[in-house]
Amino acid sequence: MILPVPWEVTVSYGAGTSRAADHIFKSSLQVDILDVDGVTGWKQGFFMKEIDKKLLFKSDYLRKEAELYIDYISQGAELEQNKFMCKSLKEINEGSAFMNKWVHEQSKELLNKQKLVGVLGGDHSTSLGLMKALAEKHGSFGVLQIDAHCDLRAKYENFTYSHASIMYNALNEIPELTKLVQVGVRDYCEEEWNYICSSNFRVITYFDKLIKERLFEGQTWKHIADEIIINLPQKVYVSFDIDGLDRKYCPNTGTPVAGGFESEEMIYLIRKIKESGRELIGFDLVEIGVGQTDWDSNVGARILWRLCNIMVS
Ligand SMILES: [Mn+2]
Repeated sequence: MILPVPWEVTVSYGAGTSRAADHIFKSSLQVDILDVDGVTGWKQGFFMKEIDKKLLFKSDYLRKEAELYIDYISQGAELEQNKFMCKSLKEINEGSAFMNKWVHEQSKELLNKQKLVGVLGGDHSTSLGLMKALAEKHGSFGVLQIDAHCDLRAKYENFTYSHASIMYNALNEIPELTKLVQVGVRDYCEEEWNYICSSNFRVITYFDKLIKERLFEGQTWKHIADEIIINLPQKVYVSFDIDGLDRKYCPNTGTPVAGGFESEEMIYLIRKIKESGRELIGFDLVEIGVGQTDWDSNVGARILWRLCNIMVS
């Protein structure tokens, strides 16, 4: 069951991802049913829940407030002196907490019906509730995060539940999350570097640069993928930020960074997790943009389809 979460309150750069699920749904009509990774997968039935309009409008409203707020603090102004901005910040943080609770409740309900659940963003902050619900159901698990960013910032721009803080919050609030393996990171700050170094290997990061260097020197992607997977425990959640891929696959994603992967390299990695005997317990697919053409959602729909088929294969 796909749970769309139309939310993008804290995005930093390009907006649009709150409306991605609708576009992906339309593009999905062009995806052929046959997938060699799961030839009969579709017979098990994949469904997308209806997009919650109230949540989308809440995101739209708070996004406007966040734009004014980000504009204000980016001029270096003092937050404490502006009561209006303090109130905006409080409303945004409360709204994000509401969204997390909503995703948690929706996810719990679906998991109780024995459904496999994937969150379709929205920005990267949308998946915390699903990870919490999975921790309650499965106990300890690991996360494979495909992403150009670490998302390990504490309270980025004073937003408790910023898209740039999703993994910081997940590690902080979900003790069952024993291992985070990041792949493709190529934009990060000192705070995040220090977090990784002092995590006692709870966080392992495969930087884009180092993966590419190993490939340039003749190592195979199979070799590196096998090594990545060894770090993961038995139960694995996949957090797929589309900006982990080369931008040609996601021209309108919110925070693009040069570099990244081919979509088939990431599908191969996820399939290998399954083939290793590990259990895929859920996923999110986030930060897909909306542009003049349907290219972003076309790619998104296909990746979503492949993820679903690997999950049930
Ligand atoms: Mn991300």
